[in-house]
Amino acid sequence: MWIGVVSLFPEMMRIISEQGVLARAIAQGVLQFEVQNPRDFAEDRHSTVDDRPYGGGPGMVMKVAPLLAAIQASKAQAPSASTQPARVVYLSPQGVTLNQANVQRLAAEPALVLVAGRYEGIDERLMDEVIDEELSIGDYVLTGGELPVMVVIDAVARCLPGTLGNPESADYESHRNGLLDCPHYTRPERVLGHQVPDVLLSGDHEAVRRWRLGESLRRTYERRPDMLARRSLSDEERGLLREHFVGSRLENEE
Ligand code: 4G0
Repeated sequence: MWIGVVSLFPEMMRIISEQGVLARAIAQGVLQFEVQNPRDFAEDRHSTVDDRPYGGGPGMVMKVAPLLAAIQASKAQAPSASTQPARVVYLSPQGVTLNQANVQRLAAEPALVLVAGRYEGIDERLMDEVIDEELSIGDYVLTGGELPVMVVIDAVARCLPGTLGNPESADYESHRNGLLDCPHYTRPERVLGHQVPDVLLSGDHEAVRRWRLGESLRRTYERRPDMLARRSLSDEERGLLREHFVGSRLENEE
């Protein structure tokens, strides 16, 4: 997959190609990414990339011409440009909140251009004409869209076949199946006065699977009832929830 980034701080993206799992994905050719800086497309002596908002008020808006040129240059770099234009995604606090389903949908695209906003954001006409989708990584405001862009790249890249060593890891866990992950334990058997749950030492794979599913359900019920409300439960899941954790309540509701 190819990802283009449009950012006034291209150096911030270096961490992606230099550290950890993403660096390896790039080295292996699973992920390619290229950055364009609107400042390189500024026409004036000072390389101006911001401008005052019409109507007045505090804060600046990203200057249209350099940003538009950088987005177009990025789209032109996409290997798939001739057959299918890259999907252009803008990260802002006004976007639709990112979730694992969005991430998986983006990971199925051949090419993405991720636009990192600065200041008070971008001109609305660019939004209408060149931005395909506006996403937010959560309900808080940052000084720029660079960290959100990196969040999207990380989340998308780990969905690509070949990024994670173990091919199961990406699907297995949390959120993919609409539940929070179960607790994990590693050696030694006793830490800080606490023993590893017996079932995990039993060698009974079926019992381990059921325990993990039950713990996932319990956690999701306790911490993210909204996730549980959106998801249908299998007979086994319904049984586990009732049996171990919330028996009387669920039954009363039925
Ligand atoms: C656009 C994204 C971009 C508008 C970007 C700020 C948080 C997120 C930016 C603004 C960002 C997020 C209106 C301040 C850059 N902060 N939650 N900052 N305004 O995804």
